[in-house]
Amino acid sequence: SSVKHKLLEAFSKADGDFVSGQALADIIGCSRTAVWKHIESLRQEGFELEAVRKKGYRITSKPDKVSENELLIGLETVRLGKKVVFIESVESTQKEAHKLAEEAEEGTLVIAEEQTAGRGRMTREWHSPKYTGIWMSLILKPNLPPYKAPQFTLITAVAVTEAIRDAAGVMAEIKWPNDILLNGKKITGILTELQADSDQIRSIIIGIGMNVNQRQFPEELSNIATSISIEKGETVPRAKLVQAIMKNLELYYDEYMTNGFGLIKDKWESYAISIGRHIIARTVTGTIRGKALGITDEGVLKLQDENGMIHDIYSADIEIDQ
Ligand code: BTX
Repeated sequence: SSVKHKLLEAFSKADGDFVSGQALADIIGCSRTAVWKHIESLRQEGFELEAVRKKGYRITSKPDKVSENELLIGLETVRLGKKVVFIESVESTQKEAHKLAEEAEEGTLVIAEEQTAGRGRMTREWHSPKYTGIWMSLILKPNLPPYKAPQFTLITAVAVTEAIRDAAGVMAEIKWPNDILLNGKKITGILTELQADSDQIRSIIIGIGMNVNQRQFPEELSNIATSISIEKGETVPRAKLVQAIMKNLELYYDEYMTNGFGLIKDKWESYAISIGRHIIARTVTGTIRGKALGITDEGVLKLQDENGMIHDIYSADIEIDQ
């Protein structure tokens, strides 16, 4: 609103100093008691304000935002994330990106502060509360056949894992096929979807959901999910993480298009928790126990059962077999 705009401008001019209640009242043209109401609504939005009698108000900390300005200042990419579609509250950035994909230029990023109907694979829900996580969908347009698409989940997992390690300083690890864990609990889910003709990808839409600054989770997720701030004990600026993800993704996307999957596969295997270990894989057709040998160039998991037979796992939920 324009009142909010005027207030923020006044605080920004004061540069960390107090602005008196009367001065604020004059600037926005209301009574001193009404000023208090506007200050409260800034607090609701995540600003922290100190109020001192006879001195007035000052801003002590600004909310962590992922709007266009925050993302573009300091972004080090050439193509990815240069066009940002920011929506404060949306059903699903994935759904928005699907709508925009055909017209959008490659690298367009759809990002929201909150998703009201975020989703995972199949019809699973993705919990996406306001201001605390990264909920975004990136549109890519590689000149490739559709069967290559699953590799983008692996490229993304490598890029995101390194971004978390570098920008947040915590040891994220990959769990095949599309999760990133911290201390054994899920902090990120990746959802790769396609718009394609039979022989040619039109758009790949890479959805990334990352728990960054949540302090708690709903009951049903509390055993399996965590956030970077819960594990690290301090909050992390989300825009910085988004920028690091874009930078890494651009790097590995170019690497993949130029030199193929080799380097990315090596990195993926070195960050993965399950490779070399005994796991349980639950697929739609049944459950297989065995040792995870590695992934193929197509991102297929090789699983050796106790009879020595090697299974190709295309899609499953896996668990370490204790
Ligand atoms: P998935 O099917 O592998 O995982 C979904 C499962 O993860 C859920 O069934 C639930 O058990 C658990 N879960 C739900 N929310 C969370 C959460 N916040 N943290 C940890 N675990 C959770 C993973 O699907 C892919 C998720 C992609 C989400 C992004 S967000 C931006 C984009 N928009 C959108 O609607 N989806 C993607």
